[in-house]
Amino acid sequence: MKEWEHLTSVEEMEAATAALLETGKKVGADSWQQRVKNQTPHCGFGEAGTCCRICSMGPCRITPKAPRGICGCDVHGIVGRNYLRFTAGGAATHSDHGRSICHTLYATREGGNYQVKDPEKLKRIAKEWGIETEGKDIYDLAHEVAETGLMEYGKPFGTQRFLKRAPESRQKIWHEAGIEPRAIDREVSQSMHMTHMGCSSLPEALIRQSLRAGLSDGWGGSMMGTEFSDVLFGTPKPVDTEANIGVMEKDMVNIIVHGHDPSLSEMIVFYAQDPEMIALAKAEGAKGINVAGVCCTSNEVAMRHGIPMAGNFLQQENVVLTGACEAIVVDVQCIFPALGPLSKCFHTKFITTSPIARMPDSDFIEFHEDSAGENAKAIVKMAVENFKNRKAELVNIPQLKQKATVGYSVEAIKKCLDGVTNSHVDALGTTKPLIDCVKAGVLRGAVAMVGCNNPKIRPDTAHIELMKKLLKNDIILIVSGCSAQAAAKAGLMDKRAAQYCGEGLKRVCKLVDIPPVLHMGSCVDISRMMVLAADIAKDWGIDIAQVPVVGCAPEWMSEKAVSIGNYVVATGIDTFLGVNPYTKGSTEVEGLLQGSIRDWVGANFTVELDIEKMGDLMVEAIEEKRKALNI
Ligand code: MSK
Repeated sequence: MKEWEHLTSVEEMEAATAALLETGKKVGADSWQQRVKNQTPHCGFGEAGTCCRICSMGPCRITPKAPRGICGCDVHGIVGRNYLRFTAGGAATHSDHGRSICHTLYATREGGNYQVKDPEKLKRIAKEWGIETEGKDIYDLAHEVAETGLMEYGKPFGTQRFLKRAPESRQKIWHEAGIEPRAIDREVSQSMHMTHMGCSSLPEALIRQSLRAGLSDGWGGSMMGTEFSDVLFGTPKPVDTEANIGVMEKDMVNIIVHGHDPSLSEMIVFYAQDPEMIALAKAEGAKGINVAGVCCTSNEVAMRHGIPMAGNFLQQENVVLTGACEAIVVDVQCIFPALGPLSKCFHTKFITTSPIARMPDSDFIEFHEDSAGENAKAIVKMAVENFKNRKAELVNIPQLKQKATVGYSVEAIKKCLDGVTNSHVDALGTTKPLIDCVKAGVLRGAVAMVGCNNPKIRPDTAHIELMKKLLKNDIILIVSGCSAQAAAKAGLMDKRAAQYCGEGLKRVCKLVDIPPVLHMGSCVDISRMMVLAADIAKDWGIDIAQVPVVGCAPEWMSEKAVSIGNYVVATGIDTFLGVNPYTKGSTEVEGLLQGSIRDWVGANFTVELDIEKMGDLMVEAIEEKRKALNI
């Protein structure tokens, strides 16, 4: 059999997109492909991070003729401040998602819209936080834990509770580097304060705060978002699904859920299965209701219910262009405002639900925890009743889809490993069999691949090509976000993909019955990767920086990705970026990020735009770590 034969190639995906864009032309639709052309070339000052518009004396742009801004700030201060603001934007966004989940947990009640689906996990977290669980009603406990979680955002003293999950060596590193995050909102707020006109312009201080703000996200807001989503909706376990645009169904009402917060999508999934709604869909002439996802919402509902994944970030317009999308229902983050005008070219209802993401040309149905059932039912009904407005001549669903097994939470990974070794060291399992495989060299190490698509990179190519290369080198992939969907769309989460891996990884996949690329969830779920890395380090008796694992975001685009990068590096994991974070204008800032922060946290960034080279560098980095461990 030819190598990677069953995969869907990027060329096939591009051909499908081209066909959809033809439909778009017929109805006068705009597209991101066109807007990229309109925006090219990009502003050189913006790209280098050397434009400052923090006060109204400027904007100041740094050139050889004008080496300082009007206030006297040099290029390093300007680039550093811009970088910290970028990070703060990402940390605020992820953490506010986590805050919403805390509120949803606080709204749980017996028989209510939201209930506790994983009481054991809730009790584990309560114990970890020193909250008494004995004899408590599970909902009283949920409210107490939620309130304690909410206090993590604004408490006046102390540091983030989840930091204690890291090995002691890592906690010490954070303490000594002065980057232990305190209250989450405080780190975001301090970042804005530090970058205000007339405050910090010292690159070292700005980058230190970037790491701390990032950590408040990864080991604070995001971690609570992930953990409490599991308590509310169930901790993911392996489940089969399908991925790519072909998951949309011609004869069914198609509802696309897009965004991030599972509080909305869980309810939509529930009501789409309501017999009353299905009967209504049939009465409207459809065979039923099909829910599919885009972006991280897709990861959330795929991991817990096997809901198919229609596409990642740069495919969000494609679902509307099929002409078969009755409603695209969004909450927060990564939603193109373009979906409004685009939907108007078709019969599609573009339904916004959050006061945080209001957009023109949308139907706004505000989603509240206490009326979530009613809101979700109204949205599903609106979509069903829209089926009759479809224009048959515009319907084209490219027949591209792949099978995928998703849902590898840390708990699920340990359970899979336990199933093979029967180790049952404790109720929660252990990473020891995995460590043994790495020590023996059967697996060389792991890459945590995450992040978005970015038109600066041919969509999905970097994700897919890097994954193929790493798998050949017996390096297992843990993935999340739009990177996960790239893998699923290509077919790399089909267990059959193991046959093309290196001999060691192939054996592990067969024995443990897993695909070689493990889907760990959405972008807040990168916190799962942090917990996994911490558990491995603790089980091994080493620091995280010594574990043969690296991080990679080859097609990243959002502020959240920069925040993630900061906390992954601060956790001790070398991180490879395929897009420059607007820092190339400052040798000092680049020198810190890509060099000397290693002295603080044992890891740093590599920015490499050549994907082939980046793959080699990651393999090298893993081999170096092995060598240092004498394995
Ligand atoms: S959705 S942040 S494009 S991964 Fe989380 Fe995808 Fe990046 Fe958004």
